[in-house]
Amino acid sequence: MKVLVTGAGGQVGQDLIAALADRGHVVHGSDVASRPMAMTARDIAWHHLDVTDLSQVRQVLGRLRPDVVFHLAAILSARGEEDPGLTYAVNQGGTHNLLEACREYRIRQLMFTSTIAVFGPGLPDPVPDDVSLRPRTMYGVTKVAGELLGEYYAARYDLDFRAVRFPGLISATLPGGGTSDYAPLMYVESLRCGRYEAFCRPEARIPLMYMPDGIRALVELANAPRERLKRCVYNIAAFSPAASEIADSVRRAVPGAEITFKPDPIRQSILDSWPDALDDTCAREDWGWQPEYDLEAMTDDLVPQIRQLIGVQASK
Ligand code: AKB
Repeated sequence: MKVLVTGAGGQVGQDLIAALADRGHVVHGSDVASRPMAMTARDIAWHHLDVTDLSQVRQVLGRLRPDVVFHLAAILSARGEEDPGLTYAVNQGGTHNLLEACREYRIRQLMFTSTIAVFGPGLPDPVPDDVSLRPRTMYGVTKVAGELLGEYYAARYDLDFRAVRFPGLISATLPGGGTSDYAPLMYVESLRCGRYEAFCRPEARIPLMYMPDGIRALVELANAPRERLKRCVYNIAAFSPAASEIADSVRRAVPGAEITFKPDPIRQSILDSWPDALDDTCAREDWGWQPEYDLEAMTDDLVPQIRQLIGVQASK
């Protein structure tokens, strides 16, 4: 199967491309940025693509005619609040451009990465799929719009649009511009320099997930028989530790790590607006979703990987 990934240079893209290539797909990466160093070893075609430019999107999709597009290109929540206009252009305009090009070239399937940021304050915990969506960030607003636009194209043009609402994702690849970044940074900075000052309160609690589970969720949803799916967009959940519990888990694996907390008012208020936990019953029932990693299993798997990456970087 031929697959195009947008925003392929980001945290999710790098791991998704590897997983798709390992499954034997012909994978094309695209991004406004050039191919990340970590990806140069892989024989993956790379295309410059600014998703805000419809003519570029049409050109790339028209030339490649992929069977499936994984549309990841987006500006995340914290960076999004620094430049809401650009976030609107990339997230909302970019998604609309992708949907239009998929319609025009009759692309079979568009996979979309939504997020816990579609939720706002005052919702039940764990929060189910169908609730009033009143996010407080531009990132959240544009992701709600992306979900709705996708559902519209599915109903109106029979595009096979599917989406997961990702929790904050943790991996060995450095995140960029998210509010959940305090979690992966606790690991990376503790291993890199022995200390990390988190920008949240120790009690901050949001849904989180280890990247291999997140990648598996995307791939499993893409492959699920269409007749089994009762909806286009699914909550998926793994674990919801307080920030202090993540710090404890890091200290267990990295003895001597100094993790402290100095809440940043803007990022803390974004965290406060998100739910503590997600109810993913629909994903479990419709396509058999189940996470494999809890916090401690993730820590055990992740720490050696980051150690190795840092070792490799240090020796260059
Ligand atoms: C962010 O923090 O903005 C993202 C997300 C939770 O979608 N990681």
